Amino acid sequence: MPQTRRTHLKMLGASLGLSTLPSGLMASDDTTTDAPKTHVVEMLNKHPEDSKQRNVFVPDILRAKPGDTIRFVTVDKGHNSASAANMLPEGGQTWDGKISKDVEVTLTTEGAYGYYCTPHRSLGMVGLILVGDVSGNYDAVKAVRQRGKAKTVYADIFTRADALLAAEA
Ligand SMILES: [Cu+2]
Repeated sequence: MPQTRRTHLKMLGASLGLSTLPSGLMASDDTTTDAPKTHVVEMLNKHPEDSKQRNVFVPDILRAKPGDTIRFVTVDKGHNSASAANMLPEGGQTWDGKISKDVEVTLTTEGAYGYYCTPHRSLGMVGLILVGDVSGNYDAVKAVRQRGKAKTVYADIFTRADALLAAEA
């Protein structure tokens, strides 16, 4: 049987120890181990499933455990990932990637983390990471006032994040 790109990516992901694969292919959550994982977020000019969505992080919501690493990968140039100073848990980790460079951060502090692409923040290139128990700052992060298109993008992100958290409860 010919190997599909998807199969290849899955095998590649497994060999790299990645729990989240490129192109938004998500491996199922492995609940049998507490070993830290590396999650991949792609920085893209266009959403792979909706080309009308420009300048996106995929996935834009990530569920992680304390100690997991998030790796932001430059698929398309001209983007970066930087933590939003007013959307972090107390004592949370921060990052500030350079444009067109991959950046990774290990999040050991539980809570909700907002981040953005510096040149495209007001165009709505933003994302959310939920690490462990987010009850300490989730509502505060959700209530942060956003500017420009980030307002509508975060409204959508938090609608999906609410559903995700409700499903876990
Ligand atoms: Cu960008």
